[in-house]
Amino acid sequence: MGKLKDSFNDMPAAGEVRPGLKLEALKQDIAYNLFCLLGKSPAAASSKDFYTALAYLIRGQLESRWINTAGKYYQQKGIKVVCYLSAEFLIGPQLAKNLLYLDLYEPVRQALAGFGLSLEELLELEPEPGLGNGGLGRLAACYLDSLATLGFPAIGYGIRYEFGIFEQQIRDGWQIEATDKWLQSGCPWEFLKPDVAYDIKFGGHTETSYDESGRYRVLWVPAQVVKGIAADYPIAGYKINSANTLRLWKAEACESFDFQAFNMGDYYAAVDQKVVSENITKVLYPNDEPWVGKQLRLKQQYFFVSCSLQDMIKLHLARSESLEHFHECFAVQLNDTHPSIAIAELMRLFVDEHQLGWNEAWQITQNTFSYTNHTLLPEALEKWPLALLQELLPRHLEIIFELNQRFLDHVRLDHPEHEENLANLSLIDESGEKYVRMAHLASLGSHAINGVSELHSELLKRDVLKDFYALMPDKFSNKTNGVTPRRFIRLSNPKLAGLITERIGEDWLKDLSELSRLEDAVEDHGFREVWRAVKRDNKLRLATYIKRHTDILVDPDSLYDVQVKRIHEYKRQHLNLLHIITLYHIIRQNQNADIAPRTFIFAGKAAPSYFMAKLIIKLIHAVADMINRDIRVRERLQVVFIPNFNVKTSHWIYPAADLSEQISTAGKEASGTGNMKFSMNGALTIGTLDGANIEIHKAVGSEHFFLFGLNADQVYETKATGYDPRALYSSNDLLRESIDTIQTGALSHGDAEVFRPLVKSLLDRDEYLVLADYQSYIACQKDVSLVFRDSDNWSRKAILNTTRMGRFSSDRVVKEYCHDIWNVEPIRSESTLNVMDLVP
Ligand code: 26V
Repeated sequence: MGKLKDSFNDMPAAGEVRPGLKLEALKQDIAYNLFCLLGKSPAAASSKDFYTALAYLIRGQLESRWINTAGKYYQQKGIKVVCYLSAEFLIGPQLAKNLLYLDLYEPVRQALAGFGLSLEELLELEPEPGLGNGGLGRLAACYLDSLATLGFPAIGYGIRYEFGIFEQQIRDGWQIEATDKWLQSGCPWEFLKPDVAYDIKFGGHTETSYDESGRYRVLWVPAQVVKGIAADYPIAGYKINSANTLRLWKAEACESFDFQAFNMGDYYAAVDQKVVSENITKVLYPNDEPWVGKQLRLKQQYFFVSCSLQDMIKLHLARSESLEHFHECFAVQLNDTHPSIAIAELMRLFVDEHQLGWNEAWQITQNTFSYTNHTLLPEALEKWPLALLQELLPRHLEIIFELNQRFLDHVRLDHPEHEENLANLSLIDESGEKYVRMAHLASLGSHAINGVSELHSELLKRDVLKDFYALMPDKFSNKTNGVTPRRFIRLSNPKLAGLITERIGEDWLKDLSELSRLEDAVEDHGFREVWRAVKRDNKLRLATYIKRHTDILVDPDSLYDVQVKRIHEYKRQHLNLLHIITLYHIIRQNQNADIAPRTFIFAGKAAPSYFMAKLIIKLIHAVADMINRDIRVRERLQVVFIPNFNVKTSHWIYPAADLSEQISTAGKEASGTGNMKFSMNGALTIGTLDGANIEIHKAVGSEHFFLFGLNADQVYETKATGYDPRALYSSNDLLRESIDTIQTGALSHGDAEVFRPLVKSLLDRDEYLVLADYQSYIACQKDVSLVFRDSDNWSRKAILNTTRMGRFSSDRVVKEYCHDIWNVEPIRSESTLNVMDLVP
């Protein structure tokens, strides 16, 4: 026990290793944790045991900052806290990040070496909390990182899924899903808090009455009550003495609720009830499959939203603030529409449970919320059938009807010029089966609405929310996404980070615009050489990873042409494949064709029910097989698919890329964030004018970006004027040859059936204009090949990609949100708490 106490003494300020954490002490602390937590001696302990012992040690180091910060937010009046509501947080592995942020990376590496262990090997053992699908969840994690680093008080609120995104395995070229078991051996970064718990109601009916003072009251009598308990994760900022909280909710059976069945002796029904309750937070839904109104998904959304809002109200009242000041103390961001039922829930809590008047409650609600839209794809927009809402959340449906009534009355009365748009503005879609349009609810209930790139924000105003924009233009703004350079440069590409720091110091890690000071280095021949050596090293690392995971040996001197992201028809992995097949034919016809040797690297998951996406994965493998087996071609071209793309695997990939494929149909990708991660790591982009590509293109300069394809207006035009993909197929020989290779069965042992649905969809409809952009893409790729031949010139361009990425840090965008939308100020935590101070 004495030892534990020691660990808390003499807490260091950021950047210093406390005297007690000198090497010997660190080793002793690790051995002590092995013994105390796992009952093992160092000699008997496995690497996994060492990981756990070390993680608990570092968790201990985080705790004091965290308790200190939380204490400040929770107790001090007048501090406004950002609450980021998101159904997904893809935080990635935590150990390396926390070591870096606490400045303990080197000492720990040495301490482990003392046990004959490599830190890097331990880091590989850490399971990743895959609590998100992709871009949206990772963005939430980047924003938490920036909020903590910049000293803004913030809480991330979400769901503690027991099973995160599935693990992708590949069998015979097909994707197989395996369950993700990130919690199997517990999570050292988690603090389960059974005492932080709220009751969440579902179903039943409402009853109305008038109370003793004559007020109209509504009582919701639920059919089911579930308990939500908090699981907290400390979110350290980079070299700052404070830490924020990610609070995820776990569903449990509510024992206090009248277990009628149990009382009557029906033990099995009672157990059944427990299982049903706990199912709510069992598994993450793949959000990017065509939207279907799954009841459990609505339950998940309401569950985490209600827990979070009740938590805020409890904190607020504990600070002895009155509810009329709620919006001055909390800024609540809705990360897409997934948490948008929060609008109705806060109204219910205010009006039904805390007796506020409707108008006052509505004012506070609107001032509290803001909403970010992350997609324009019509099939992705959330709308819940009225029948489902009625069944699960009867009181919320009443509130939504009331809000809608008042809203439409207000438009009729005060904005008669918009009268003809009433049906389009309504919260209810009445065109067929009736639905609640969640984007409309979020827009009405928020004081600010934003898109995630300049183009996306414009299209939002022109398309999905055009009637809202016409009515309330001041609510709309753009907040172009950003990513954290701490994880996506410093942690994943330490050699590049070292090179940058050597030249301009380390301030860039907290202010990415500092990278522009590196521009002079582009003229330095020696710098370019070292730059190339770093890239070569990263490419070799990735080659080793690829060999280990796919058994394919790739050439680190070839051009690494990389497309990693979810598999989607709009992202057009199949356009990339058509180019590869075209090159194959060119080389087969002319062994001396002037084509730079390339390795095409793909990774990404397909939603389990998205047939076409799974077929694209199969096609990637089929093309890889054909090319990697052909001795006439494989010296020049190689194709690999890296399984199970996630935050961890991404760390091997981004730093090693030469070329970043950002080839979505213009107007379809809201922003993209992978595009930023590649460019920061010195990859050049081949891309369309879509999402944030447009801004990256502008920032790095058109001479350092490979642009091709139709722009969003041209895409619209092409479709409007009658698009005929078959005519393109007939008139373009190279294109026809590529498509024929797929459709004749040459890639599938003569079986023409396998890829027929894919070819048919391209030739009959081609929703995403793959064929329309084919020629332009091929020409652009030819240019890539030529430029890559001059490696010194390529490095100049690569360096400029990195130096010009300052704007794409999540720090920049978080400051914009804080200033323009949330109206919050940073607080600085000067000293670190000594836990012994808390002992009375
Ligand atoms: C859902 C669906 C459902 C139907 C099939 C197609 C599809 C495609 C995407 C989605 C997900 C929508 C929400 C989302 O994850 N958006 C992503 O958000 C990122 C962060 O802002 C952004 O960089 C990506 O461009 C955007 O797709």
